[in-house]
Amino acid sequence: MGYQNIFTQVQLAGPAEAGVPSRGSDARINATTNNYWLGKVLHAQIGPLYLGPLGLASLVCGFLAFEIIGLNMWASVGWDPVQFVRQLFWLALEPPPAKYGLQIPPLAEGGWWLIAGFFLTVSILLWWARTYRRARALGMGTHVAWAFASAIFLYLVLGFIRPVLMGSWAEAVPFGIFPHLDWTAAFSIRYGNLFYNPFHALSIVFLYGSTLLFAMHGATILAVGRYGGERELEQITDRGTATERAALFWRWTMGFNATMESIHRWAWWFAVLTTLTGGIGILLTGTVVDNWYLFAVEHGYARPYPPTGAVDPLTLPGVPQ
Ligand code: 07D
Ligand code: 07D
Repeated sequence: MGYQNIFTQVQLAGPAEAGVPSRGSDARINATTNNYWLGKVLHAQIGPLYLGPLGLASLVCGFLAFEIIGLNMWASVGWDPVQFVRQLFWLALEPPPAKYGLQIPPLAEGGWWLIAGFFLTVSILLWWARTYRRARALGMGTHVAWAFASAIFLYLVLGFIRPVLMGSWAEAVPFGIFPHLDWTAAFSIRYGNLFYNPFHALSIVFLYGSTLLFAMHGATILAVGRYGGERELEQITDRGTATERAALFWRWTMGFNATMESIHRWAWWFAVLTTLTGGIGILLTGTVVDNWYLFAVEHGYARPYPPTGAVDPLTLPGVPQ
């Protein structure tokens, strides 16, 4: 039997790797352990974990946001624990109603939403700083942090930047599993069908493209695993038979190929552009473009509906214009 590795995992067990010594103060929790079952899917070693001030502050803020959301949801079912569990996926912490604009509303009318959003945002930004600083401390590039920043951009557009531009917190997304889906569907309808938003389309291209690239790359590396292909970075500088075969496979099948290095650049850009183009699309909605379907009619990529003979009641005499 040849070496098959969709499920088989080569699991090495040895003395724990502590990693390089860090400069300055070291907030590492140096306890490590090996877990056989974790090793089946990831890497068997757990730890060391670095919990510096940024990480700790982020977790505290995240926990506060999570608690505020959870307690508000629980309060909304009269503190009934059974109903809380049964209805959890349908419960929400909603943003303030439109009448408050960008003012600070009473706690029960969106005030808690504002506070939870504040702590969630601080938590996410602190976690971002953590990814930046830990990468720097290891002498790495900060590519992970900048990719994360692109996701944070979309998150901030949805819950902060666009609502501020529109002059109302009511424009923002509610907290809740199904409520945030209802918001997404309602948003699309309210602004004339998001499918006609070219930036939504671009975002989908990059999202689908990301899965395609991920599948092609994962499959290619697994397929040359028997030649050490998963040691990708070494193969950039010292191209071995794994790289040669992988490259030839793609040239045979599609005529061209990425390199061991450039495929990661493709992956990074596709992922980053998903949320970057998406964020631009949301930013334009309601601020610059009110109705994407009418926008598409105007720009010649959707047809107007054929006349039905029905009269728009808003055009009848006596209706205030
Ligand atoms: C697999 C990594 C792990 C992360 C996970 C998410 C929470 C929320 C909150 C109990 C890929 C952890 C979830 C911390 C807990 C409470 C109150 C990442 C992986 C498992 N969504 N969305 C989900 C968020 C928006 C949309 C699931 C967050 C926009 C659609 C999960 C945000 C719009 C669908 C979730 C956010 C939108 C989902 C799975 C923030 C447009 C689904 C996510 C901060 C982009 C899917 C029931 C996942 C689903 C789903 C979280 C924003 C649309 C609850 C944190 C407003 C159409 N979203 N979402 O696997 O099953 O991501 O929903 O912006 O179909 Mg969403
Ligand atoms: C949300 C980035 C923020 C997340 C962060 C993570 C935590 C969790 C976890 C401790 C996801 C913070 C994490 C707090 C901690 C633990 C475990 C990224 C986020 C910072 N759409 N649509 C997109 C499709 C329709 C709508 C993007 C497809 C309909 C709206 C994507 C279809 C309507 C918005 C996409 C489809 C509609 C989007 C999201 C098909 C609904 C957005 C990209 C086939 C009826 C968002 C421009 C992403 C956007 C978005 C795909 C249909 C509405 C490409 C495939 C027409 C309102 N849609 N969509 O990566 O950017 O999100 O739009 O029908 O806001 Mg859409």
